[in-house]
Amino acid sequence: MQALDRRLDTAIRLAGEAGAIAMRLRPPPGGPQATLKGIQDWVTEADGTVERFLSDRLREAFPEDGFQGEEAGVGRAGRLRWVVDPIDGTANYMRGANRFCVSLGLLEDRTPLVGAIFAPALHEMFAARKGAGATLNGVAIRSADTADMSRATVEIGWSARRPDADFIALCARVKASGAVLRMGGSGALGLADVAAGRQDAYGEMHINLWDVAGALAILAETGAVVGDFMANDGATAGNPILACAPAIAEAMAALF
Ligand code: LIP
Repeated sequence: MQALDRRLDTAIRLAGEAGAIAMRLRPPPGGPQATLKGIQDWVTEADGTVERFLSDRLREAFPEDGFQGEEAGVGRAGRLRWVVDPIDGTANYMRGANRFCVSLGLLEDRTPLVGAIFAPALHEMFAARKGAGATLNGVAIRSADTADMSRATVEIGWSARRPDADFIALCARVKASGAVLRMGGSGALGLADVAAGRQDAYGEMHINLWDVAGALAILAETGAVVGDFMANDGATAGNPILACAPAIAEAMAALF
């Protein structure tokens, strides 16, 4: 476990340094200041800069580990593999808004071992190592004990990779259940908020491995119920994601 503790400590340190780079490069508040790489799918200069920083520093620290980033793809193979989203919540980031993060996850095959998610504008660091609990700014976190959908807060992420009609129908089902519905634009932070008990579910009809790799390791330490994102070829093609407070997991699965 000592090797994983070293990797957790390094992930936290590098997420912090990467977050500082992202803040320096963040556009001022205003209209879209990024490049479209798909339908409402943005990329900024910071995405590449932060990803290269993390790839270089993780290779220095753990040359035997693999690396995969949202922008450059799979750069290195290894028994342990870092999966990184340099800026998650790019649609917020590129308008000078605060709800964005740097997300690092460490996988062994399909098993999440370490996660670090840093939201620099919110001054929040989520972190976890398999079997050692999860923290927010160093304080232990647990998923919520909400047991009634009429008392629940649920976030649904939008993806251009699924029909808008299906997304709208899902949102309508969740709202009809009595839950409060929200959309934040960062899947990693939405999942981290479920881990911390700050909302009761996060669902998205399709999301990619780099968006969730850090959050999966964190959620696993908090009692949250999480669908099998790695099923079939989830690690390469993405999958739906549903992470819930335990007592509403069955109700949410029926809606999802
Ligand atoms: C985002 C995800 C979010 C999804 C957005 C976008 P990005 O990732 O975190 O869950 O709904 O469409 O894909 O592009 O900000 O790294």
